[in-house]
Amino acid sequence: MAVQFSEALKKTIEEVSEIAGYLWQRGWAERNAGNISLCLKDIPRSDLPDDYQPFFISLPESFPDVAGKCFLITATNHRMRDMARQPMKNAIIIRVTDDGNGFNIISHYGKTDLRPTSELASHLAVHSMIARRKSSERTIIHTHVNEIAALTQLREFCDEKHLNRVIWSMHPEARIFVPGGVGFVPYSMPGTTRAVEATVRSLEDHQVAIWEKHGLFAIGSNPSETFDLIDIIAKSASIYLMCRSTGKEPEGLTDIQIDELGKLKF
Ligand code: 2HA
Ligand code: ZN
Repeated sequence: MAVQFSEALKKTIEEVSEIAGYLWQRGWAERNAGNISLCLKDIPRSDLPDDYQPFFISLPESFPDVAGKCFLITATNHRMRDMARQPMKNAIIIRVTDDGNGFNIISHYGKTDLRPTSELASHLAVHSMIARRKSSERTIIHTHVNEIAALTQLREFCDEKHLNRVIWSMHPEARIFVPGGVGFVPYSMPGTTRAVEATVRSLEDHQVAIWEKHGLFAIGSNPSETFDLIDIIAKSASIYLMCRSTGKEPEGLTDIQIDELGKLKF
């Protein structure tokens, strides 16, 4: 028997699965690539079954800043394309314990073989940073955007300034809708402390951290807005690569044009 979720939680799960489908359709989520997490508003006890047995897993390090918080998070070794169709067979809801040293699986009555993504430490570290600064982002999406993986195979784009210049100058909307630009995280083994720390540092100043030769990690207030950010960045990178495939260097918007777009108010 499945756990009965509130209507609000059901809608949230639907929204995440819709976005998971887009990641797959865009070709950014091969095999089990990518992961999504969402910090849930407190789950009322009434949303949990009376007899639920929260399954406990300890964390290799403590995350006190997200103690007591609940997250919907994609499961390790599961596919985004399956998440799109059957979200709760491919994601779990966890609650970080009150001491931050572990978490309980609170979906599936705690009875499931599903385990959180291999990038759990990156997700919890970024949610912790967001909690410390009390900003409104609740969603994290990691995905393998082809255009970004391709661009960062070229040494000249493994540079924050150069990357932002390309992203902002290839399409007017990019300057408007990615106002903080992107951060750049040099390649390191995914999931390692080094990668996690560099990602958190990068997301302190940007909504998107580009992962060299891998993809990106983006934060936003909800799944749709987070996807929009990624979509716009991918568009700019793709226009750049299309132009370059003609053998020519694109002209791009000028600094003045980019500044002018930066001053637009909505
Ligand atoms: O979830 O994409 O970087 C699998 C990955 C790890
Ligand atoms: Zn990845």
